[in-house]
Amino acid sequence: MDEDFSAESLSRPGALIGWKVEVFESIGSTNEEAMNRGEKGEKEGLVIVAEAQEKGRGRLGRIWESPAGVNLLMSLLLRPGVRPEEASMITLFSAVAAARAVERETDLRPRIKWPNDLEFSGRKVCGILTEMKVFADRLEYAVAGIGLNVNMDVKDLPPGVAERATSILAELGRPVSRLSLARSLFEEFEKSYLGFLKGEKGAILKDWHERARMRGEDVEVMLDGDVIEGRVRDLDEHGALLLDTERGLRRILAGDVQRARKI
Ligand code: BT5
Repeated sequence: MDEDFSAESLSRPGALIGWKVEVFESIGSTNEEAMNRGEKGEKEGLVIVAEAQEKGRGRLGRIWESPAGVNLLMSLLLRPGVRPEEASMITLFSAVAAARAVERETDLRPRIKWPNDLEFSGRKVCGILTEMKVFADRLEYAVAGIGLNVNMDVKDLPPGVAERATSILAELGRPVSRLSLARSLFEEFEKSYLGFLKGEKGAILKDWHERARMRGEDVEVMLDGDVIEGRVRDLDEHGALLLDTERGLRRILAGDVQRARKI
């Protein structure tokens, strides 16, 4: 799709999120760049966008893959000044904002998977990586990194990743405007972020649950090489997963969730 996907067309002068947008043809990682800007004291709301990443980051040293020029790869710099235990909420409301943007631009309804994915029928369409710097028990700054597969032919991902991935193009059967999707995402993100700053956690969790539909689901959580089986009870107020297991209730802060296979 031929369109003007530039810093000028993406930026939102006077707004909080996207008051300044920088677009890189290629970069190591947008998260890395946004973290560096945080360190240098840049105002929150800066968004770093890239057409390609050489070292796109996933969690736990994993790689985020993306062919150039077809997807959304972006990192948003935030200075919420909250305590570190609130950081998981940033991932949760970012997932809600990304889902809402997709819902606004298409008739698709992505599902949220705890803690940081959007998916369609078990195939990942979006991953989120929140990084932060803590100083004196507060977040000095945080970066929400969002990778959303938009107009990508899934075959352009490496084998091993492609099988479990999808894109808006693949789901919809036609390309969409990355520009208007990104602009919707900025607007939705700003709404969610302002709600977060006002302490509206209940609303965030409600929106999240509506799109995750995980309560009561039997799952397996991969955690440091261990597999924990259980039934999802809820999320707590810090975004941790509460699982009913054979050995009682477990609270899990981070991990990879798989739906348990029904026998
Ligand atoms: C994530 O990690 O899902 C977080 C991804 C965040 C990426 C964005 S892009 C912009 C910003 N700048 C960065 O450097 N990062 C952020 P995790 O849950 O650990 O999942 C990583 C796994 O997802 C990989 O190990 C692959 O299996 C899979 N994967 C990689 N690329 C994918 C893609 N394009 N679509 C679907 N799955 C992918």
